[in-house]
Amino acid sequence: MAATTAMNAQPPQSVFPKSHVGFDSITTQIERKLLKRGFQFNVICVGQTGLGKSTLINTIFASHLVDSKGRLTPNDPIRQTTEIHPVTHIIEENGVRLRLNIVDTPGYGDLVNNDRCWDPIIKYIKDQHSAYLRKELTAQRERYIQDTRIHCCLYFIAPTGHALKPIDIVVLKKLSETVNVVPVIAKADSLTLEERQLFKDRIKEEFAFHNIRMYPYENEEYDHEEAAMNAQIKSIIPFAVVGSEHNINVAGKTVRGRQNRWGTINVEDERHCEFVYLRDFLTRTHLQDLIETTSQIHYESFRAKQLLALKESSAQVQGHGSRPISPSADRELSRQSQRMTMNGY
Ligand SMILES: Nc1nc2c(ncn2[C@@H]2O[C@H](COP(=O)(O)OP(=O)(O)O)[C@@H](O)[C@H]2O)c(=O)[nH]1
Ligand SMILES: [Mg+2]
Repeated sequence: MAATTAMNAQPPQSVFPKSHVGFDSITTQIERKLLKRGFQFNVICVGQTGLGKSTLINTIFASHLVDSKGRLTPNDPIRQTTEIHPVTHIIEENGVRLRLNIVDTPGYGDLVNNDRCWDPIIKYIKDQHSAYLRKELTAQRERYIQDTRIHCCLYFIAPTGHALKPIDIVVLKKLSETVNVVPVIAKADSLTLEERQLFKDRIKEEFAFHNIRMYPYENEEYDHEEAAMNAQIKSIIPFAVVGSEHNINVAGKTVRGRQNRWGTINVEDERHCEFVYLRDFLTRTHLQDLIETTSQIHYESFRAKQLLALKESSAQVQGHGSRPISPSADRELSRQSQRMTMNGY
């Protein structure tokens, strides 16, 4: 019924130039569909124990998230994180629903032997890719696959003011092969502004020296505006952040803050720390690009490797007279192998 009414309600032909066939309404159609579905954005926090990961997650949710309904009283008291644990918050702004998932991880680096302490985190990230791939390959594909893939990994660096620790270099290298990594200097209130800048420069030098690729990546497809935005964000990264579990009142507004002997730090004040820049980066400027890069670079490379391995093992099994995995997986495999041949794999 509604469709008929809408069709009858078409404006008179003369409103449009003769050549107008109406496909420009596709942007509105896509927008309507996307709005109905909402958006999912997943962030993981990684770093050594005690650097304020759990506190920062709480601060993000409690802060004036894009001026919407931030949570001002924490529901869960901060406790020692013992498992990989997602916290979800649904933010709504002008009819757009964003499901923000922040995954807290137990710290590491405090054991005598830190050998492969990052394995559970890498496994968690890959498990999400794997779950997505499985859903993609099932014959009865879901129309919309719930996306739990990690779009951004906030990596917490201790505010030593000197250099990265050897463990940071190893873990950062591993993570950056799997996920978009964004480094943050934790507990930045312990550094002066000058120390902070020197530390940032030193960290960037080390990334270059060890050839660690941080997000955002160079991409020829970025237009002028996107490239300028990335250059700006690259000049700020690593974000120097401060987190807090305590509310303070600043000019009638309740915000998170830290009180020390010298005064009060308002985490939302740009003169005090870069928390607001980080929040804007995550929710305002780079949300879509982080999602796209995850899908086009990290997930795509995981998918190609998995499908290739699957193809090889299936060829071995078939050699012994077994049946293929499933018709749709099989079709996908042959498509993928064509693509890989074309790309010179
Ligand atoms: N000075 C300072 N202390 C912080 C900051 N963030 C958290 N802390 C404190 O550091 C301790 C460890 O924080 P927690 O969030 O549990 O660290 P996690 O182990 O990385 O999750 C707590 O006592 C926090 O109050 C910060 O930005 N500055
Ligand atoms: Mg914790």
